[in-house]
Amino acid sequence: MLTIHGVTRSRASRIVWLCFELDIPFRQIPVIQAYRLGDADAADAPLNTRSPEFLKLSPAGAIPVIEDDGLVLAESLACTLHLARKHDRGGLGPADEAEDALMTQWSFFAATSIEPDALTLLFLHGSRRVQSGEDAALVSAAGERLIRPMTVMESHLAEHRHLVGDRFTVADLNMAEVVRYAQGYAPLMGQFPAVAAWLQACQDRPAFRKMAEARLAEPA
Ligand SMILES: N[C@@H](CCC(=O)N[C@@H](CS)C(=O)NCC(=O)O)C(=O)O
Repeated sequence: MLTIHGVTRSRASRIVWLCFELDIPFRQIPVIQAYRLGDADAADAPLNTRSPEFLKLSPAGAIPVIEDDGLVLAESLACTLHLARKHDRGGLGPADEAEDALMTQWSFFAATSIEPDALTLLFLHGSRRVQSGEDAALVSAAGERLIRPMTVMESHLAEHRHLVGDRFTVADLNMAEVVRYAQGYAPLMGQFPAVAAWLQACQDRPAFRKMAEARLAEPA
């Protein structure tokens, strides 16, 4: 059976969402981020990204990691692409090489052109941290940098309901999970109505809701 290492309050959410979409059975080992613990090295600390046992599986010390029929795979977006290709060709996964290439393209675009700045918005904007003037400047700069990639998304989604193949695919799932980090930042999202509508449609899917419930059920 597929094993997912990582709590759902992490990028493991992407894999959990995909498994719920496709009814892929899995077991989950709740490895938690070391930075969320007071003392990750304490003898009684829960299994975490610095635990020697986990580092044997993931030298990078990052969740998620999956084990799938002997394959050990890190990088959340590589994991979802792999599982979609394996379990649902022509559905969530690619029907052919061209779709495969486009799903890879959008996933890399999410990870490289959107995720870093979207994470800045998630961590510095809103309630997670009291905003200093310096934080506000970082948030504003991240929001400005996101205008260009979000404009690319907006142009595409104004013409198409989905990123690839006119159906919901792993490309939408991967991108939606990254854009979610910026979702609470109205000065940005307000400029991109087609992106906001597409994101809402992705999040209205029962499998997303089930994943979101699983996240909420975990300690904050
Ligand atoms: N690019 C990687 C990033 C993995 C990553 O940074 N994961 C975070 C949690 S979402 C982590 O494990 N951090 C561990 C730590 O900082 O202790 C992916 O998409 O899987």
